[in-house]
Amino acid sequence: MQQNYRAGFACFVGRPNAGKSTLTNAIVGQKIAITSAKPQTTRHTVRGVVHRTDAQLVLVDTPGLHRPRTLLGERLNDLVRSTWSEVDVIGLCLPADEEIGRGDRFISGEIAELKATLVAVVTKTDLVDRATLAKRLLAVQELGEFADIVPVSAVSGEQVGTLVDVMIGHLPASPQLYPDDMLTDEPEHVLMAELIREAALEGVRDELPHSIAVLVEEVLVEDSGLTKVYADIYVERSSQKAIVIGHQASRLKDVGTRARRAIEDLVGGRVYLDLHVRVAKDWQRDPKQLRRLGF
Ligand SMILES: Nc1nc2c(ncn2[C@@H]2O[C@H](COP(=O)(O)OP(=O)(O)OP(=O)(O)O)[C@@H](O)[C@H]2O)c(=O)[nH]1
Ligand SMILES: [Mg+2]
Repeated sequence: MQQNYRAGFACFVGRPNAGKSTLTNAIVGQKIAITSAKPQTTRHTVRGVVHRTDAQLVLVDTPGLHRPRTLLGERLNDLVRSTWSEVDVIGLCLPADEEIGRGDRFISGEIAELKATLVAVVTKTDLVDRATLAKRLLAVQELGEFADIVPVSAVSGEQVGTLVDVMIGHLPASPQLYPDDMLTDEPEHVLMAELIREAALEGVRDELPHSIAVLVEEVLVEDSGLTKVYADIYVERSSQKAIVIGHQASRLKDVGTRARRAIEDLVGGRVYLDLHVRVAKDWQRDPKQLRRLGF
């Protein structure tokens, strides 16, 4: 083992939409988690690995902690809490463009009990002026005991490197945990399903984002190099199916084109994407359906 080598696990926590997945992607330097303007986008944990000559930082992206209204919501919160108990560093994400609220205070209180080192991360700093940022940093100091407070913008990249240095500083001395070339533990077919879900989320409103799930049924790579992906988009009601498909299938075509391009970036080659929309009635509340959809 190299002297002074550090390695360990960290995760970002915070309410839905705080910018956890965007920040995780910016730090890992590759899109391993999908993001959207809708709260509760992330539905499972994804590990992303940052490799340095002196350290390895494993970032675990988790869903946002929220008040659950469905069985899916309860499962997601359980997932977040079990991750908290396994990491060395927790970064509490607080968006700079919003006041600190009850949800943030609740999460802050919960993590205060844990053994992990706590770092406050003020996200989306590109959206506010200096005076607002200063005010937010003061409010964060009142919120709890943090080893560090780091303002950061995942979009402009400002302070992303500093945040990585800070988190690595709190990792234990340890040998390397993952192979050199590994960026994520996310299986490729899951990443594909997530990229399809991200495309399907764009432009849908109200409850519909929560009702969408995607399963990749089959991936075939032909000798020509063409990757064929067969996937199903699930919704909870037939009225939602009509919305997702759109007039003369215009929306579905659009989603298919965007998802195909994203999957082509992922595999680095041509992709044929076969998409179907199916109804899985009230799947968010049905244990059997949840299991089938991977929750
Ligand atoms: N301007 C700006 N927008 C950001 C930044 N980080 C995230 N966002 C936006 O904030 C929204 C939410 O980002 P996500 O990364 O999906 O948030 P999240 O915390 O992972 O959300 P959940 O998975 O739903 O808990 C998206 O529209 C992002 O584009 C940032 O640094 N600057
Ligand atoms: Mg997320």
